[in-house]
Amino acid sequence: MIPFITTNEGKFEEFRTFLEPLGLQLSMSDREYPEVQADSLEDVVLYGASVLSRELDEFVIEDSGFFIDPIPGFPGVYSKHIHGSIGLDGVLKLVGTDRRAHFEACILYYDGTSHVFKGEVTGTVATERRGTGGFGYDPIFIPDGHDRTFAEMTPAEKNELSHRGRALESMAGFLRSRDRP
Ligand code: ITT
Repeated sequence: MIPFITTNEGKFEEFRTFLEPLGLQLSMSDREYPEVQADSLEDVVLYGASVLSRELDEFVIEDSGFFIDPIPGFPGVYSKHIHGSIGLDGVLKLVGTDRRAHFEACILYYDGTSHVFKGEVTGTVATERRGTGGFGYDPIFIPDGHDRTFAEMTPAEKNELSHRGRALESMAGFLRSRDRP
């Protein structure tokens, strides 16, 4: 089984929900890896892979972030830190009349070469937290074309719309075409 190196159980649950019905299985390897301070999620996973590949032949990692569009780059690569410091209530106070936001995900699959798969979802910041599902910023994000937050959706519903679901779709397509050319 390919190890998915992550400390985030919410991410792993979404990977499992997406990949299992396709007959693809990953195991969660709960450990940290060096995360470089970079502007792009891709740079973060490429650096992580350059370190992990010294000891592992095959693995998956993912870096993701929440972006409030009128505040460029924020919280972005600092999403986890901001969530843990000012929290969702602090973030809600920073949002003005333009409430547009998006999530980005960047998955890296390493098999001797680094393969990168990206996904994005656009939406708006809710005026208050809603829902108990998911993790992180899910209670305050409403994807475009919907009126529920990600935290009010099941993991499968969220995967159909989310940044992670889109990146997973690309990765699954790659793995399947590689296994059955
Ligand atoms: P790793 O061990 O995999 O790095 P992490 O939680 O540290 O897990 P990141 O460094 O990729 O993950 O930080 C991503 C943060 O962005 C995450 O902790 C959330 O706060 C936020 N985030 C990313 N995807 C999200 C999603 O689908 N829903 C809600 N918040 C999300």
